[in-house]
Amino acid sequence: MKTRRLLTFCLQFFVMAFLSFQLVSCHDDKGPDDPNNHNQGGKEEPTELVADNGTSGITYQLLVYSFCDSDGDGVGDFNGITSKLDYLQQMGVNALWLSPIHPASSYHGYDVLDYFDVNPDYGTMADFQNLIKKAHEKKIKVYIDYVLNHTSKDHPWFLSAISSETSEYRDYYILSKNPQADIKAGKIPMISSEGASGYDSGQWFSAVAGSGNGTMKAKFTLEWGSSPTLKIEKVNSISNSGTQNSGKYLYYGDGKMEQFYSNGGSTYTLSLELASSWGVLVRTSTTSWDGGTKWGAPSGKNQLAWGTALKLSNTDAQDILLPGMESVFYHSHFWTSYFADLNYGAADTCEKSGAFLAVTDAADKWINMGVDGFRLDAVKHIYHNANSEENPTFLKKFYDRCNKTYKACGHSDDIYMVAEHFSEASEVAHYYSALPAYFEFSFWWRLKDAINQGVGNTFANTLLSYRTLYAKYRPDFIEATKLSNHDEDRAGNDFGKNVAKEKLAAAVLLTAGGEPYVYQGEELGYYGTKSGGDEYVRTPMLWTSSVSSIADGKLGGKVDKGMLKTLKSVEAQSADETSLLNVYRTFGNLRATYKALSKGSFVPRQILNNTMLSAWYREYDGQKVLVVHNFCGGSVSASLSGEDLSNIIASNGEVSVRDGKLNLGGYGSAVFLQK
Ligand SMILES: [Ca+2]
Ligand SMILES: [Ca+2]
Repeated sequence: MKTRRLLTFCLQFFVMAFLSFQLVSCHDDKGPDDPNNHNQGGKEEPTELVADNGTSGITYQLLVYSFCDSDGDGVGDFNGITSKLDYLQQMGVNALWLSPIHPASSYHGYDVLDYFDVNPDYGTMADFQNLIKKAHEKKIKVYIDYVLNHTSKDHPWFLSAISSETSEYRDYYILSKNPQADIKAGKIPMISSEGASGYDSGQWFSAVAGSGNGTMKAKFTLEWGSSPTLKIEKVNSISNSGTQNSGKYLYYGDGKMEQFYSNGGSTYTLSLELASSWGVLVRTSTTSWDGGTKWGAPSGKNQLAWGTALKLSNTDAQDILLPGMESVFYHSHFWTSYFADLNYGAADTCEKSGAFLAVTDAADKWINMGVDGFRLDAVKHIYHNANSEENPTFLKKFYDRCNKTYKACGHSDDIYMVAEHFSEASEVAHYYSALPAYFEFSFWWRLKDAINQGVGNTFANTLLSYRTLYAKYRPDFIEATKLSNHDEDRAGNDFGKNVAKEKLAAAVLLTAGGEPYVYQGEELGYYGTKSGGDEYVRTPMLWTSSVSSIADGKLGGKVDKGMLKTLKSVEAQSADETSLLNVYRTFGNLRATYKALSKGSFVPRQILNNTMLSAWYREYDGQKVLVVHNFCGGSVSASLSGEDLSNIIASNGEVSVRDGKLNLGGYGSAVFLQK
């Protein structure tokens, strides 16, 4: 028997005040734990619906360093997050994705120094454990970011690996003395080919190992023509001629440098006795490294040989290795010398590699501590060829290995894992054979275009096509839908700072299929672009109207404080029923209340002769809702014959129903419970 379900919210004391949507039958305020709430004497009472954030499937993406600072040192921390769990629960949040928590070289944490520890800037291990405990008490899961493609170049594994060919960590990294030849010869299992030409010199960086600490006497000759070169020759004694006024310096480390002598024309020479553990550079300034003043070697061609001139570069100025120095190149997919890609060997046998054993060993620690899942970074770049089956093979092994530990902890469900594959759905789909969830970038790219074009009628079918694609590889696929994230320009910019569009996007995100992610600050209407640095899309939360108390200590001043006006604050938007934040709360709680929205099927509902509206059904276990969104700025009327429009369970903007005809205001949304 289908029971008419009544909606009762028993959320925190003030949530009721936030609900801007029309509660249809708000018949009492009793929750499931209310002793007066039980059925008495077998008398049938209506099944009550209660918002339960534990079922919403909504994950909140937060940046540990800029979310909430509990101790006033300017850096966000674990205790700050713990203090804001109520805030997250009020939005119906079921899980947190924390930016990398490990010690790292950069502020963002994506260059890990120790997978086994927490970054002391964020608090202690006990603080982190307390966060997990308190989150679980509120039915909020904790997912941590896990970087499997690379470590920091300062990771002790890497420093050991490059120090000696006999290091136990030597195989943890992709090292080669001649990358181009080794790739061609098939000697680097993770890179079957590289780029169109088979080799990308920009992804290889030199590391100096072992020798090179001895003192040598040498004469350097600098030919400063249109294409400067440097030559080194052995000398028995040091003698210089000419005038030491060239304005060009040989730099050999730790502040040590000496000026070249002018020998007429464009030739400069310098004889000296030197020792360097890493090599040399040529500088044209004694005080700055900026503006092309640093001259080194082009990537991959930085070995100085006796008597042979080496071409210099001031755009890709790598350290110049002195003769006799052992040089080895390491692979760094992201074209930065600060990362070093991990080596898991051939995908088929990756689980036997030292790096795999090490990163899974660390993962075990976090699973045993109570972490509920991982967000895996940059998975299409772990193995070099994104379209091959190597990465899915690797990821499946990683997943199975972690799931085994998770099960051993007594869990009956499977561990959660979501991965970043920054591509269209068509390229992501085959990766579903490995993991349960991937971010659906295509969702966001299509949504912003559709809203900006005011065209809604194809959106639902597009989403359905993605789902059909994923299902080929995994029947229980999870689309991790999202708007913008920490690597993209803010949604606020994509919508021209139009809050009505942002509200619509939020309502779409929280009523569509999949399991949505809400990125820190999106709920406040933050804007910012990457053009001035990624920091500008990672703005700290403004909890009150006080900009001076934000967690901006890690962002090096790259915070648009002009954007952080009072109206962007949590405090102000909580008090404003019409705020963007309250749209997130309304639809977040709706998703936490109706399993049709959190777990239901997704079936587009075509509306004839109308290009502006987007509509779909969600249905689960006999509960069915009809969702309608208006993607354009003007009001739209539509006849929805056969639909029950009498029970509006949530709306945003103007909504009215007359004679079976729905009228939705510009960028408006409405959700109807079906009989
Ligand atoms: Ca702090
Ligand atoms: Ca890689």
